[in-house]
Amino acid sequence: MKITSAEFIISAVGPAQYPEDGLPEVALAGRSNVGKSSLINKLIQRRNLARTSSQPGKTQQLNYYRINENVYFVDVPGYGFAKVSKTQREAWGKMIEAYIQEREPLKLVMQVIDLRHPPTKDDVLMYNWLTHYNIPLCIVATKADKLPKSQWQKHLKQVRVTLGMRPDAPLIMFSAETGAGREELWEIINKYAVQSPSEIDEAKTVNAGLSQESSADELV
Ligand SMILES: Nc1nc2c(ncn2[C@@H]2O[C@H](COP(=O)(O)OP(=O)(O)OP(=O)(O)O)[C@@H](O)[C@H]2O)c(=O)[nH]1
Ligand SMILES: [Mg+2]
Repeated sequence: MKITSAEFIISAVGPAQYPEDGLPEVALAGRSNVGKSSLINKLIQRRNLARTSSQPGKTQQLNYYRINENVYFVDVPGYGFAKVSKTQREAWGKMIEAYIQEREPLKLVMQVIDLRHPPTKDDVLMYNWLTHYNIPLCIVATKADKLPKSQWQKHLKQVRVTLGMRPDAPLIMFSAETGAGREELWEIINKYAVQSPSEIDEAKTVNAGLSQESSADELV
């Protein structure tokens, strides 16, 4: 995937600050410190556009990045950080819940987990919760470079079993260090969330046709 532009747009604390141009959004969810920001940087081939943190649990905003003028990556604050207070955790939960449930431009969620370890209790809770919503979901198992190649399959299987994933549910192995999985992930992003300008026009035409038909049907 060729990246022609990548820019930080806003750290949004609530819906009033979310972009209003209607471009599709891809959200990254995952445990604090798992590697979400590093994954974004690798996908867009920028060393440090998405801030990688030395202070896990600090980010409490949705960080919006606009890529190639046609999709937003939304870096969601990590969950499962022990030192966060109960009040902060509740505020986090409300914000994320509202975003996932109500955000119309959200087209794909990538839940990032650590390939080296079985998914945590929080990972399982998040997965179960996300699968309840009708949003395409892809699990990305990152930090693959930290395991010998001979163990990859065994660990991928552990991820599937622990999360209770269906055999055909998308699971991609990734490394922000080596770039493994980058093209595969872009294929999924393109499938669910990226439209070329001509496709956008086409979709508008098709939708216009559909709405005319359905209103005509209602008259019959
Ligand atoms: N070896 C290796 N290290 C990684 C990889 N991905 C992330 N890291 C390291 O893991 C640490 C955390 O990465 P971040 O990208 O900041 O994690 P995050 O999920 O954005 O963290 P929060 O924003 O706190 O939720 C950093 O030290 C990264 O360099 C990877 O694929 N391989
Ligand atoms: Mg981060």
